[in-house]
Amino acid sequence: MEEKKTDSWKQNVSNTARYLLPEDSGIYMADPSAKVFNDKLYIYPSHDRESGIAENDNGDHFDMKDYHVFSMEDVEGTIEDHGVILDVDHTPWAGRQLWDSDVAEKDGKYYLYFSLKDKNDIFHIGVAIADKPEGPFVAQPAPIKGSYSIDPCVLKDGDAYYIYFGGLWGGQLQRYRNNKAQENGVEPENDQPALCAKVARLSDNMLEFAEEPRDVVILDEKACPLKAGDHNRRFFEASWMHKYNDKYYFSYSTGDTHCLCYAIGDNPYGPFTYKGLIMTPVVGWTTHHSIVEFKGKWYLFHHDSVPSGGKTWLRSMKVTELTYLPDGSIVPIKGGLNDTVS
Ligand code: FUB
Repeated sequence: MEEKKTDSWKQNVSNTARYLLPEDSGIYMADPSAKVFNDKLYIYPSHDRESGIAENDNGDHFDMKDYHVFSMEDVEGTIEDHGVILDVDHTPWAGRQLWDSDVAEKDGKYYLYFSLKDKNDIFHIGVAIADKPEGPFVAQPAPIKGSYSIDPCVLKDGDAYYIYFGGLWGGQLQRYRNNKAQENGVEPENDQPALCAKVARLSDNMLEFAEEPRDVVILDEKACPLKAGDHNRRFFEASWMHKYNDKYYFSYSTGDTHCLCYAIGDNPYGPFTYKGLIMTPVVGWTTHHSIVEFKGKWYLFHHDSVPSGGKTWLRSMKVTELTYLPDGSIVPIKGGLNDTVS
């Protein structure tokens, strides 16, 4: 039975992703969060630039200063750049590095959740508000109280909104335990449970956590939490949450092993059971994505560093259709660096 499933994955593996911007545009956008508002597809990426900062494990080279938003009437059609929607210089608490973001709509207002370091070089999650999906967004005077680390994504589930976040290494998640900063926070030993992404319900006004963030626990096939040493499967960064057939799909990057993976649960908090790969590694260190249904089809938005000649800090957005098998599993996609899917 298992053999058959593996075989069908191999037959169906897709590698038809296309770049959203011309490959010679010299414009670099990463971490694309795709959302549908008013029947139109909006993409909120990070805006990569050549900062001249040397590459290191903390990601100092990812020194982004603003966000743009893009929209599409049709995934096969043209893409419109609506220009700058938020600038680090107009964010009162800003230090440096605007990393991944996401947007949610409530009662006709649009809320941009973004990763940014404060003036003490500590990452937090900020919120900025707009009247339209294409902005401009106005930043709140301070980050979300009690927020830390990076890579927010927001799920609307009925009347409730849930924010997921977290990222290791330069994303600083290893510095925290039970939502408290540690003196010398490091990753757990390999045989200990892995650090988890976090989830919290948002307050009615969308500006605060309505509760203490909880762990997004990912279980293995024996219902045990994934271990910190399980680098091929454990959470690293780039949370995304979507619902398919009433199941909750938590997807994420494994960071230093460069895979996109997913785990399925029965509610927004989990636990989630590890299911497999969504995409094999791309060219460039990071892998980051979003998954969205638009006009009856499902799409995977992601990035790679091919157009910039492999510079990992200059990434280009891509899109490809995503396929689900009848059992709810996702057909894995070739990222381009190592196209073996097992
Ligand atoms: O774009 C900066 C960081 O790189 C993101 O926040 C991470 O997820 C990784 O893609």
